[in-house]
Amino acid sequence: MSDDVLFSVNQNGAAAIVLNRPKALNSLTYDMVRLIGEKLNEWETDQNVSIVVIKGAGPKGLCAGGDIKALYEARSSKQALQDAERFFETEYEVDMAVHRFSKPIIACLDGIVMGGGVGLTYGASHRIVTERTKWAMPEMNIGFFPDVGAAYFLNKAPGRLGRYLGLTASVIHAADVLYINGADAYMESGALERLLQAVEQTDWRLASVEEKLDQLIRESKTEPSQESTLARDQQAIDRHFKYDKLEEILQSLESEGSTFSSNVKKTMLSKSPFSLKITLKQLADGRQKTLEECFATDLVLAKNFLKHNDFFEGVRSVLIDRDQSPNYKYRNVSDVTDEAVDRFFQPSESVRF
Ligand code: QUE
Repeated sequence: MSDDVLFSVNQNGAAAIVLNRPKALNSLTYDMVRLIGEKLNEWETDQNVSIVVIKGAGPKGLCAGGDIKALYEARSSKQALQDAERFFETEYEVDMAVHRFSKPIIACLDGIVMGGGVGLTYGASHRIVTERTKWAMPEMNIGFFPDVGAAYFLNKAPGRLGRYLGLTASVIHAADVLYINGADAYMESGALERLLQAVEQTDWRLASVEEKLDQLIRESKTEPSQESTLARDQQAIDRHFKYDKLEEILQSLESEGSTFSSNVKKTMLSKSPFSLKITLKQLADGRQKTLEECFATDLVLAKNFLKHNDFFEGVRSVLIDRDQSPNYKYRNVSDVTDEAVDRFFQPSESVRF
């Protein structure tokens, strides 16, 4: 259990955090986020640490998200519900600690980087994507919402691309991640390996850290071979996703009649209508919010989803029974009233939604 995340500090001042649950795509457990938080706190003032690397063990990538299968237990016992709430509280604290960390953090966005994996690394100072990067906020697939600060960082994407990514759970590649300000540099995965070796071998206690790191990255970085598809589609996406009402977005996609717009509409209608409406409000409101305010809203929403049938139904259909046929309580977009949406943004101790 304690091997699920590995920590090291070498004699040159380079520290590493390795997410080490490769059989579960390094998805984050409570113990992992708690330990990461403790280490970052310690390393912040540790003179022997000059730079931190975050990466994932195994061939598949950095991290698929939170350990959703453990959260699924929250439906059945009070203790499991409290554990799940504690997971989100701690996870969001750690995500914010990465944002605030005063020393450079190199985040290796190699392979799968989704949900909680995005949240853990978005605030890192040097985020590197490769030809293997598969990035998404996939929560719309499981009747949840894009959390881990997404209302803050999806609004850092140009135009309405963040809304599109959150509401469709689209998987994107390196050029698109750079385009939405989700990464700082591209390099081939082989070059990333060599960069990490150079980081290990550099004496960071002597070097001017920022300058030396920028030099190493400049020597390794190249351009993605594929162009950004989001840049290509942005005009259409901005036009459809500018509306703050879900019905208007769907109407706009409908009336356009292109293959792209009808595919996007079909994708959205396959999601939980309740999740879609909560997410649109979360992202619209998030434009005005600080990072801390976005995380505070995420915590209210996450706790309320832990009492909502359609979240467990989404998880069941995708990750437990894998039948891909969720039987949602709210079947249609029109079933979800504005009042129900507004109520969900209030902290609630006893309500079951
Ligand atoms: C949406 C998600 C997650 C997901 C699938 C979705 C998620 C997550 C996992 C996942 C994948 C493999 C594992 C595991 C979890 O899948 O957050 O334990 O072995 O962690 O459609 O949000």
